[in-house]
Amino acid sequence: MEASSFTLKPSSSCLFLCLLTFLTLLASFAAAETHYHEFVVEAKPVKRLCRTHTIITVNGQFPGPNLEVRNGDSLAIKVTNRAKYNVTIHWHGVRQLRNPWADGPEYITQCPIQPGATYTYRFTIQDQEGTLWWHAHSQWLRATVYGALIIYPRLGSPYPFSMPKKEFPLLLGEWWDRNPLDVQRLAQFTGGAPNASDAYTINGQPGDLYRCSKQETVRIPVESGETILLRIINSALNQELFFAIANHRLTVVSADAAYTKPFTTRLIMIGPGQTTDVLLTADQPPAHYYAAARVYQTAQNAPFDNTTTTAILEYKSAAACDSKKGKFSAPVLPSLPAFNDTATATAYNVQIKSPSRVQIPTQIDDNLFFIVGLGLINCTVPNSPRCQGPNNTRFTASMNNVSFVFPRTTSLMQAYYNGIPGVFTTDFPPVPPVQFDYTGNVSRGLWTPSRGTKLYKLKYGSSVQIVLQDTSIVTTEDHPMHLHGYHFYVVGSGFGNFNPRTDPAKFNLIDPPQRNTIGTNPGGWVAIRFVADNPGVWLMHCHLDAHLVLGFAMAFLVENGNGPLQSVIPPPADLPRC
Ligand SMILES: *[C@@H]1O[C@H](CO)[C@@H](O)[C@H](O)[C@H]1NC(C)=O
Ligand SMILES: *[C@@H]1O[C@H](CO)[C@@H](O)[C@H](O)[C@H]1NC(C)=O
Ligand SMILES: *[C@@H]1O[C@H](CO)[C@@H](O)[C@H](O)[C@H]1NC(C)=O
Ligand SMILES: *[C@@H]1O[C@H](CO)[C@@H](O)[C@H](O)[C@H]1NC(C)=O
Ligand SMILES: *[C@@H]1O[C@H](CO)[C@@H](O)[C@H](O)[C@H]1NC(C)=O
Ligand SMILES: *[C@@H]1O[C@H](CO)[C@@H](O)[C@H](O)[C@H]1NC(C)=O
Ligand SMILES: *[C@@H]1O[C@H](CO)[C@@H](O)[C@H](O)[C@H]1NC(C)=O
Ligand SMILES: *[C@@H]1O[C@H](CO)[C@@H](O)[C@H](O)[C@H]1NC(C)=O
Ligand SMILES: [Cu+2]
Repeated sequence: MEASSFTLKPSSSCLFLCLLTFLTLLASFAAAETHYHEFVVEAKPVKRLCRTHTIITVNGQFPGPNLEVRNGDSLAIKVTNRAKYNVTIHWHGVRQLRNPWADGPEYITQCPIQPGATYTYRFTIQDQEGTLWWHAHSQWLRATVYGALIIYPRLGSPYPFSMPKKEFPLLLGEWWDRNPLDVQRLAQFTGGAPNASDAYTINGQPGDLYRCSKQETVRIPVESGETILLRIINSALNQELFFAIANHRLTVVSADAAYTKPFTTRLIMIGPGQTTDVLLTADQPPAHYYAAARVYQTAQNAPFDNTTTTAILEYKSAAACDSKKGKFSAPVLPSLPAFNDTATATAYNVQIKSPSRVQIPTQIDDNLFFIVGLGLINCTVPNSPRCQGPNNTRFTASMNNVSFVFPRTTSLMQAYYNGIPGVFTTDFPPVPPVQFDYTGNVSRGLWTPSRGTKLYKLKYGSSVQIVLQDTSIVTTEDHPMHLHGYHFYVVGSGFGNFNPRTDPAKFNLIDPPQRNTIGTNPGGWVAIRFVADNPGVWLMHCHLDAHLVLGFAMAFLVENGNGPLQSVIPPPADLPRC
């Protein structure tokens, strides 16, 4: 029996009974499941770029397991750490309502799961559907510890587009020919820029254009004429990427697990942390076509990985024809923009909108303006091996001139919940402590931030606007900013300095996109809005891990509300201790 065939006969005597039956039926259609998974974090040898490397994996898989759930389902994921590093897992984009204990960022909502220890993440998906992902949130471990988290609509609940029968997750990644943690450690020692990666990957494979990689290149099989859904995730550590498939158009239908007004494009730009779902119709002559990703790099004078990763869109008839002829016809490469083509990246980004009018806060309670970017710390010892940044300096990064210091003795959430003093302060500045021409020629005296573990306190239910303003200190750059525990509306963006008198008039308060990660624009700004309806401590940070470890972060402390379902739930008994 389908919900639509059920007819209500409203007579006053049966109204209550009818309603009850209806609700029971509804509940059985939308039966929520609990998914139990075991994640064993362990070292595993894998062969890439002609050599065998030992990398940290989940269950020996790289990328890690794809999780598939429905909206309303619960998950219990028991993580056992058999690696030699501390680890935590973050469920990127999951709102974790009232449940920061399951969010994952190390020293923010939990202490790390130490070698030999276990922790079970328990959470429910509440009114979210689409593509999200999970990844380690500890040092640079997410270079290899990540996987897709796919949320289907509740049973019987429709998609706002015609959902194809076939779908493929495409996780874009970044590969180092060394242990990524050594790359991070070296950079932290020298204070200079970390070594660029050696390859990009699609589902863990670099693809045809790299040495010793052809055999394992990922294939996306299609029948002529059919439409498929690609769930594209940028799980690269430090690089925004352009992605395209030769001769094919992509129709964007969702981003960061929020549906979008569908639009057709030849390429997408995707920052670390972001996801983009696209429809692809196999409407070209049967053949092989490359799906390719290459860097969108906005920082100046920074070395970067200029290689191209590929997968192959393979028409089945072409594959059959090839195997008959015994030879493989070379795929066509898509043309991708130049590494610094900000005009193309921007033109793509502004097309992303919500499908229809959205409810957006218009009265703002907390009007925040955060300047974000890199900085330099002068060294006093000349030519020190520890000062390999430009002109005898060390790189740093900050938000509103505070370079974030992660606590080590407990997590912020545990300190807050248990009233442990001295771990953090709540004086994160709502506006920059000094006003200057943020994107102009900034005086050197302003380049070195202070350090601190400062939180910004928000009242439960408060309407928040944040303008994230990139600076030109060291370099302008597009920083993909991620907010934990929330999704937000992106109401505006621009280049140069945000103008509080003229720019708000241009905000899109009708159908702005909902995201969990958004770029600042290089030498520009982005404005976001959300309602602080999720109590707890929530990290906001640049999703380039090279920047995060420099202190490119801050955290919100969202207070409990007065209502019955407006307080943080008690911590689980197995929450790790430091
Ligand atoms: C970084 O790159 C330099 C120069 O190519 C190389 O000598 C060094 O071993 C690399 N180190 C790490 C940890 O990647
Ligand atoms: C990056 O590689 C492309 C070819 O893939 C080349 O045309 C371009 O000049 C390279 N850019 C830099 C900055 O190395
Ligand atoms: C991109 O970089 C090239 C050098 O590789 C430079 O000639 C060009 O002006 C740059 N374009 C933009 C838009 O910055
Ligand atoms: C380093 O010093 C050189 C020469 O004095 C100067 O041209 C350059 O701008 C400096 N770079 C930085 C990042 O301060
Ligand atoms: C930036 O300002 C410094 C001193 O304030 C000046 O020496 C330098 O020439 C200026 N650079 C540019 C590009 O205007
Ligand atoms: C760092 O050194 C530069 C000169 O290289 C100087 O202009 C600047 O004021 C110094 N900053 C601090 C915080 O000492
Ligand atoms: C940041 O704070 C430091 C230390 O107080 C100061 O030297 C620097 O000028 C400040 N910079 C900005 C951009 O406010
Ligand atoms: C692992 O976490 C514990 C608890 O916070 C800490 O004492 C230890 O130093 C960490 N180990 C490393 C290698 O960071
Ligand atoms: Cu950044």
